[in-house]
Parts: sequence; C-alpha cells; structure tokens
Amino acid sequence: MRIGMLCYPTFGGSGVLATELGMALAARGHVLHFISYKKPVRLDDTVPGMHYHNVHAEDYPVFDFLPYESALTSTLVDVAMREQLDVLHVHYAIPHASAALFAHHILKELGRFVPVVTTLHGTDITLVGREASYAPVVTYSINHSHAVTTVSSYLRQATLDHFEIRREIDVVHNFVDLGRFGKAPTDCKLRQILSPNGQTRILMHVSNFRPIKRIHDIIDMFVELRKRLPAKLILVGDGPDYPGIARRIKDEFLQCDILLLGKQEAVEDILPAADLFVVASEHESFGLSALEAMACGVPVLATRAGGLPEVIEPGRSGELVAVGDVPDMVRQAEHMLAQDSRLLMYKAKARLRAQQFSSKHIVPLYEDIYSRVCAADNVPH
Ligand code: GMT
Repeated sequence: MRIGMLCYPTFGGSGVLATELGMALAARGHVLHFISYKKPVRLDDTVPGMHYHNVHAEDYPVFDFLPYESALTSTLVDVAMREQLDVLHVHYAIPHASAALFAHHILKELGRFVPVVTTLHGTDITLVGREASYAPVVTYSINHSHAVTTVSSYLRQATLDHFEIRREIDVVHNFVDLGRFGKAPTDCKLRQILSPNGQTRILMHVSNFRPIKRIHDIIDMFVELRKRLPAKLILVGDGPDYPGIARRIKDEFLQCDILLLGKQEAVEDILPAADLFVVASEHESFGLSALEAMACGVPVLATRAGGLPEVIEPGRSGELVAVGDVPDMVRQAEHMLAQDSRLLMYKAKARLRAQQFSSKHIVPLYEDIYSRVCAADNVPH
C-alpha cells in the first residue's frame, strides 16, 4: 500500500511509535510517505520505500500565528495526489486528525477516496484534547475518521468517557522491535563503566521531562534507595523540567550518582545498561519507553497509572505503586534489586513480557485496519 503517515517529529512516544510503525511497514514492502514540519528523530529515509515530505507554513505580516494546519492540509492533498496515496494514518489527534479529514474532503472533490486512520496516543485525549478550545474538533475528528485506534484499553475507555463518541474504537497496543531492543548488557560500555563488577545497581528513566513524569519522585526514591544498596541513576531526555532537575542534582551534590544524559537518539544502546527502569508518571496511556526497557530485559517499577498495568505484570516483569507513593517506590525498588537471583527472574520475565508486544504481532493489525478502510464500500461516518 501507499501510506501517508503524520506525526510529531519530536522525541515523544507518539512520534516514535509512528516512525517505528513506518519503518516496519516499509520493511514489509509498503511505501511510506511521512509528512511533518521536521524529519522524525528515528526516521531513516534512506531505506527502500521510505519518503519524507516537509510541511512549510509560509509567514506573512498579518499572521500572529502561522496557519500550520492549512499548510499541513495542503501538503497532504499535494502528496496524496502526486504519490497516489491509499490511506492517511495520523498520530495524535491535534491537529493531525482534523487536517487529514479536511484533506480527505478536498481529495474527494478531486476524485480520490483516501480514508483516514487516527491513532490516539494519550495527552491528545486525557489533557489537551479535553480543553474547550480543542474538544469540538477532537470529537468531530474521532467520530468522522474512517478508523480510530487507541494504544491501550485504558485510553479507549478515557476517550469514551471524555467525548461524545458514536463509533467503534480499536485497541492496538504499542509495539517494540525485539531485534533492535535487546542487546546483551555485556556489550554495553555504559554498564561496564558504571558497574564494572555488576554490584552497583543501575536505575534508568527516559522521558521528555514534563511535570506529569514526576521525575522529582524518582530522585526522592533514589536518594533513599542509595542508602540501602550501591546504586546509580541515569536520566535520559530533555524538556521543561530539565533545568530544575539539573539544579537540584547540583545543589544536593548528587552528580556522582545521578547522570543526566540529555536527548539520545539510540536508546536501544543505553537501555541494556540498566537493572531497573523507573516510571513515576501521573498519566501514561501506555508507556512505550517502559516496553522498550522490558525488551532489553530491564524490569520496570512504575506507577499504577493509565495503561501501565496493561504492560507490566506485578511480581513478574515489574512492580506497580500508587502515584506519588515514594516510600513504596523505595520498598519495591529494594525488593527487586537486593538479591541477584530475584533480579535475574524479573529481568527474564521482562523480556518475555515484551515478546507479547512484538512488532511481528502488532504491525499486521494496522495492515488489517488499512485494508478494511480502503475497501470500496467503506462509507465515512
Ligand atoms: O509521554 C509523553 O509525554 C509523550 C506522548 C506523546 O504523545 O508523544 O506519549 C504518549 O504516547 C506514547 C506512545 O503511544 C505512550 O506510550 C505514552 O504513554 C503517551 N503519554 C501519555 O499518555 C502521557
């Protein structure tokens, strides 16, 4: 198929998932056209079948705000006509779903039927999408897309709870490429440097450093944990909370034990260094970074928030705690890390659990949805 893919090009999970999906589809013989304002971080447009188109919103003195959505819609129409696209798959409702639907209507006038598949990722529904300034557009876009998917059952229910939905929504969980994620920890230089004898436990967190990630809870937990066992904490990523976190680490003289690595393109090379991956989020529709850690054989200590319980099985691939319960985070982390044999059990189960979210199982579900919406008798809602 010839597939138009829209996503945010940043390090956020929705862009990462869209890019991984595009790469997997290209490897299966489809032709992919990514459309965004910047090339997505993990996108390799040198692989056969992969193309990238830049959206350029022209500036003009009358514009206080650039009309990005109009530029995006026009680019979609142009690419869809030129490349004879079969389907548009948009990730993150705002503004991608409404732009794609508008493009769909323009294309129809030009004699082309190009259905729209919308994948909801989380904050487009749980936070931003519910704002009065966006809610009517999000509701319309969900009701009128030709197929809608959510990345967890939790997010499906949240969508039904927060919006007036008159349609079916498919749950298609996020996935991971088990070939790329899962190098042996012994190959990992970072691990060899931080824990040469394997006795220093390495905790890791990867995110976009937004307040909902509650990174201060992770630091509070770590400060207590390192009194109980030798440990280091690696924080990967960047975002609004980064300066405050960096200041705190300096002010509290934690630099020797907490490493800030900033944004990293190849997290698959860093994750195998860890013994424990930590997610302290207040909201998390799925937790793609946790799944990527599990694929590397790293168990997860996470909050019982959103879709995380659909990914992590307590007592096997990780443990779950209430949001903000730092003392319980310390208890659970110590329990998972204190004994080599127990930690090895968690590590093995984490990798095993990740296999249930392998790209091999999940990508064909999207292919089925594309075939369904492209069927000639498909009528928009
Ligand atoms: O977590 C973020 O802040 C980024 C966000 C995004 O929209 O890019 O991630 C969301 O989508 C990911 C991929 O589906 C999910 O794994 C994340 O759980 C979800 N984030 C939230 O729900 C907060």
